[in-house]
Amino acid sequence: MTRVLSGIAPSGNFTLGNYLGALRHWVSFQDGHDAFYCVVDLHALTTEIDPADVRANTRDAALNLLAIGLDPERCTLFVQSQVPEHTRLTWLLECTATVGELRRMTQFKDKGRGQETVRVGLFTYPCLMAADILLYGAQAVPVGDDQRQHLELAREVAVRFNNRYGETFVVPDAAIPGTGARVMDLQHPERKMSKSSDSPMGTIRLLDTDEEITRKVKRAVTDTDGEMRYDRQAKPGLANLLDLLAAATGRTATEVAADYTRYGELKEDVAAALCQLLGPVRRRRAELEDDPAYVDAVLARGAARAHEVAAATYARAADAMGLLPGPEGA
Ligand code: AQP
Repeated sequence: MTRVLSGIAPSGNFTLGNYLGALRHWVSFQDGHDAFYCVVDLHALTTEIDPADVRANTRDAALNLLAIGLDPERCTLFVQSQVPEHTRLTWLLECTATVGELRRMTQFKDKGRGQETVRVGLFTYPCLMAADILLYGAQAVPVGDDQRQHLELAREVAVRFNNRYGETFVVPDAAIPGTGARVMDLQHPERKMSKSSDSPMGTIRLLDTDEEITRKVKRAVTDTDGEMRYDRQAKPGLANLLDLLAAATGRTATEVAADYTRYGELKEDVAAALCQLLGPVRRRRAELEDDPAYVDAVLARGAARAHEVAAATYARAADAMGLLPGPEGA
């Protein structure tokens, strides 16, 4: 069975971008695959965040993942920091990747830009992400388009490690969706929709009410020429709306564009499609609030299963690099 791994950082409330670019595909990958999904809390520490928020967001993230339809009987759901091999393997990969490679990562440049100080973790984060993936021997990694470059680095590091120290890691492939891979901010369509964004009207959250979704879509920035055509460069706001409707209805953006002449009608249908898509998630989430003990039990079971797989891979990698086994063999 193909092994699948992906993660999401508890750095804020999940967005429609997270859902369309990654999370809903996680749900599909549960069938016929051995799927591992984690709340990557260590990644949330790469920029300033209150410890109380890390704690609350991590629990909240797990609840959201159950609400979207992850089923602990069909996948392994866990919290990254509860499986110590993630940080242990990171060091081995930091001693495999190069500074030049990490410097080329655009997310580091974007998030570090204009900051007075930048944490070392923000720079080395792609090695932690490579460790997340390689520990589980994942062949497929369902992610949005913004993670393409990090995935490529994980592949390069795996190949280099295997060539230098002997065949140890499975070389992973990104599974990036055809539509919804890069959802843009509704107010600033030149930048992607983000959890940690400061653009409340441009960001649709996973748990937004129908009224909030509709208001945000109606106020979405478009353009003034009124011409209905799909052009990401020249008409980014309109293209984003067409992409959203395409992703929500399983069509292409060009097909969607052919059905409309007026922006107002398009917006109405985008809002309706998104309400239909996210409504069930919100309702399921409300049911889960009633049972916090269930979530804790799911995460404990997930961490134990993840640890079994991760410990074996870490032990192989450490041995390949010449480290002596510890008292427990790892
Ligand atoms: N706008 C987006 N469109 C499509 N996919 C997206 N993803 C994120 N934003 C979009 C995908 O969601 C998954 C989880 O993201 P992450 O937690 O790894 O962090 P990120 O990619 O940095 O996402 P955010 O929402 O922008 O978080 P912050 O604000 O913390 O930086 C990934 O598969 C990602 O591709």
